[in-house]
Amino acid sequence: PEEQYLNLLRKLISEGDERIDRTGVGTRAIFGYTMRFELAAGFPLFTTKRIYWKTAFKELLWMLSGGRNIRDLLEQNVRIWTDWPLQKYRNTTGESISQEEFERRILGDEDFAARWGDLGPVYGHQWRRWRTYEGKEIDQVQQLVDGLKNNPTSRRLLFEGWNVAQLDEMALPPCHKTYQFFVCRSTNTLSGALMQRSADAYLGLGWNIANLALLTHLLAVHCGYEPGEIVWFGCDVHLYLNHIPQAQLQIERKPRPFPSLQIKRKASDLFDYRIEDFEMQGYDPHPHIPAEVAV
Ligand code: THF
Repeated sequence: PEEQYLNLLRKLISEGDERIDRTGVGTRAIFGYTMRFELAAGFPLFTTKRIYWKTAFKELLWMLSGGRNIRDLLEQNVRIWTDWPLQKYRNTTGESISQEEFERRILGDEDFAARWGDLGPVYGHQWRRWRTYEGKEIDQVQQLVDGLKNNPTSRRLLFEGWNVAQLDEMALPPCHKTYQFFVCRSTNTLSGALMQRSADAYLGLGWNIANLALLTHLLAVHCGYEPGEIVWFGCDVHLYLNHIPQAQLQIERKPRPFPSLQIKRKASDLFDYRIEDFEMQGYDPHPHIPAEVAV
């Protein structure tokens, strides 16, 4: 199954359309790619390069909590979202502050964090507090849970991050934008799909897949189903030009068996999980290969 991912990297290297992207780094891009993973066959955490699954899971739990400030992440030593507020701070103030100093100030100064750590109405905000024109808030994830329990054959079991009216307030418009779920009656399984408008194939994609799989597991546990399949749809799927050497190294490696996810404690509801509740059994990946994120 991980071959689907390695084949994607190969395709991007050989057939990707080369262009200068928003970040100025440059990518090779293709349009439209699908991957499927059967969750009963193991947790789809790629093995041809170590993926820091705890960091990824902390990111998903933060989104499920409705979070939108990087302070919540930094408190758990998750630094993957710092680059965007940091860039804004530098551009606005002209100060050449280091990432470490910026993060120290976010953690140590509540007012500074409120002013500079906020990413705007990004994922978590839209998932849990989508604002209506009348000023009410809609909890899309809670509505999804209710739908999965009470109306499992519905074709509207989805939630959406792409709030058109607020895109310009977001530090970054959502990449993984639409999640949809499907209950199979005959097997009593829950499957999850993600439509991703923009996918960083080398750096972020393994994290996005792991988080889709975790979310599907958690929804299954809380709504009374077994985990089914995950289906990932990427639209603009790209490999940054400065990741090509790392990708070339990775595609030479042989995939190992997927690990299995252990949920050690069943929380009272979907929004009550902590990272200590999860264990990954049998994860034996090839070594990590570092790469720079494009901002
Ligand atoms: N922007 C870009 N250019 N790529 C992305 O993958 C991406 N995201 C999120 C938002 N914008 C993006 C941020 N998610 C890493 C992982 C996920 C990210 C951003 C960065 C990263 O650097 N991972 C390193 C290790 C990081 C660490 O040490 O913890 C890695 O090697 O995996 C995709 O959703």
